Amino acid sequence: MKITLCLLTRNELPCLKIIFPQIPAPGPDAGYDEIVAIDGGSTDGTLDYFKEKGIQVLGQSKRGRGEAFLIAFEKIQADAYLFFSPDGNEAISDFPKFKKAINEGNDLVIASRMMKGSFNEEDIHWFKPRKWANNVFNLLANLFFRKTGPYVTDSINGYRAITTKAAKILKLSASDYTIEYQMTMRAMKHQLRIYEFPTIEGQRVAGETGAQSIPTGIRFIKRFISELQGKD
Ligand SMILES: Nc1nc2c(ncn2[C@@H]2O[C@H](COP(=O)(O)OP(=O)(O)OP(=O)(O)O)[C@@H](O)[C@H]2O)c(=O)[nH]1
Ligand SMILES: [Mg+2]
Repeated sequence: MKITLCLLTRNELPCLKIIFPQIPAPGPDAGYDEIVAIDGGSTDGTLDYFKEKGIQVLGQSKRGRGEAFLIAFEKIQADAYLFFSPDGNEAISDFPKFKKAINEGNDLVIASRMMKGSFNEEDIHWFKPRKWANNVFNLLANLFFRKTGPYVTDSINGYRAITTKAAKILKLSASDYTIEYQMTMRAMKHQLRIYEFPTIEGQRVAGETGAQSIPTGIRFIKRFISELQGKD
């Protein structure tokens, strides 16, 4: 099983400088076999950084996080993809957990920020609008699309792995931040094996978010409706 670690970046240099050196070299214990970056048009030196480190980069002709997923599926030869955002949110120590779950026959593996034993970046505050909104999206996905398997607690989290076989079945199309939500809803529809484990979400270590809450939330509502209608 060849697992490719896909680094997703758009203007992430300050974070990348902190996070990249913490990534173990590929190998049997690292949890992945190959590393490729998919970049959405960085202009801040992210590309030079990858070049300096000898990391292969796939560019995007269209902006968008979903677009990066679609390019990975199209251009990278692997048996599974592990998507990783090097901004400090995602725990590198989880890599082997993804590998284990993929090797055990799961189609989609999600690091959950909502399960018992997990931590969400908003858990440091009492007011958690993003977490609450995400839980509404979780509930909708489970109510309308889940036919088998356990309740999916973090249907939108980006920190996830999917097999190539599953990605082919799902024929994903979202080019924006709703790609993961579309992936989870479709995996439910197709009754694929979804596995979650608890993760500790860290704080973004530098830079700024590219996903503004309100417009992104509206896109999620639209995505849910289009999945309900069975659109491409
Ligand atoms: N390849 C690619 N990556 C992108 C694109 N847009 C955003 N990203 C990356 O996707 C990851 C997640 O984006 P963020 O802006 O951190 O969104 P978020 O994690 O919801 O927000 P934070 O709480 O600020 O971390 C980051 O690593 C971004 O660099 C894009 O168009 N293409
Ligand atoms: Mg982030």
